[in-house]
Amino acid sequence: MFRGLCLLFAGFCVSIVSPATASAPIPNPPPGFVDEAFASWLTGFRQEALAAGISGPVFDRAMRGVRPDPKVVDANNNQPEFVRPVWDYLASAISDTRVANGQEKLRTYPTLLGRLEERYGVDKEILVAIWGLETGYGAFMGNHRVTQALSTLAYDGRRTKFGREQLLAALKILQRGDITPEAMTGSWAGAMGHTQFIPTTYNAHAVDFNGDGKRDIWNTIGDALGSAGNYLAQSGFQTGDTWGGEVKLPRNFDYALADARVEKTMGEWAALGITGAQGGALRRDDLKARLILPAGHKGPAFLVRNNFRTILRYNNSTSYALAVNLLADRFRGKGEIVGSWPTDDRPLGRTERQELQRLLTSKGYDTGGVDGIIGGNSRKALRNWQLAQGLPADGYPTAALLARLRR
Ligand SMILES: [Ca+2]
Repeated sequence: MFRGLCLLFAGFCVSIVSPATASAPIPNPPPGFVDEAFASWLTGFRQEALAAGISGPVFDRAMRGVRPDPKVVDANNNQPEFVRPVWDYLASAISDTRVANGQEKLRTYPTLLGRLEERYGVDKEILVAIWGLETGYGAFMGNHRVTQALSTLAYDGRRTKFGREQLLAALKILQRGDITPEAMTGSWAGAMGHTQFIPTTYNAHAVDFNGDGKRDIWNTIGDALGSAGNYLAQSGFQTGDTWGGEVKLPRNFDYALADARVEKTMGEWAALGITGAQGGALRRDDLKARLILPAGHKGPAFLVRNNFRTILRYNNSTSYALAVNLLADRFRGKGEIVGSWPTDDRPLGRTERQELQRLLTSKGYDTGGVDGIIGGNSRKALRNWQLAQGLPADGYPTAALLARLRR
């Protein structure tokens, strides 16, 4: 069919092979050309897969009919200018419906969840929270054929390395026979099953909890939640410990202490005047915690411990780790957080973050580049500028700070 298209566009076919234009980039070749280039790529990748131990028949069955998926291409190209504010994200992540549905799962599967908790040492509320956030308890697992989605990423775009690595891992799963190529479905980025494992995570951590010989995270809840529990256990989850919680900071607190590199024991934090969110004493022990201010000094503050960090291994996003833990706390009957979010301080868009970095750098506060990503260097630069201005040094970029930098 695509060759036919090429014939229809015969004039174009000729023009792109003519010497005058052969070296010019072709930003949007017609589908026929994509298909041929893809077929050629696939031939090369087959050699790579066979060299990595995938059998020819397994490869050929897995890749039968696979071609670049425009929906995956679109999703891969989509780099939104604005990020969702953390309070909006948390409001939908911890909606009343999700809380109620999770509580219902806890009531429906007490035996299974108890056995999972026993085996992996991870609280059942945490496992159910992950389940709820990843797929709405199995309601939205993604219906992309994983080999096609990953082939699309591996072939072209900004995630080719990720796509190749994950596609190879997916083929290994198929070769072992845990699932068929047709039933191996997932998100556009290859996250699979109830707990949305990407193939490399699956190969490293998935388990056959019900003992039927297959690690089936698509159809067996025990396998899916057991895999999540195993992953967290292997990431250093401390059985019986808490993730941390919301706290209250004293007046004139040194906000520079809210830094990923600053760790103190709960006793040390308490000595600085930090209390529980309601003003009660902190639980004092020798375990280290760090302080996070997800929306800067005007928003809620949290002390987070080791188990918070293990959730970041699952998905390296502070908002996500907060959502999992706060949702689990709601299952346990805890109320909503006490602090209020500074909803008038909208987060900066990517272009604004780049401008902020440029302005800070031009004023002598090195952000280590202008990439629009507020990482450790940018935060440090922003803090140092805030200190010099006599402002709370929370390193949290806002539109008001950007306006002040522009002056
Ligand atoms: Ca199984």
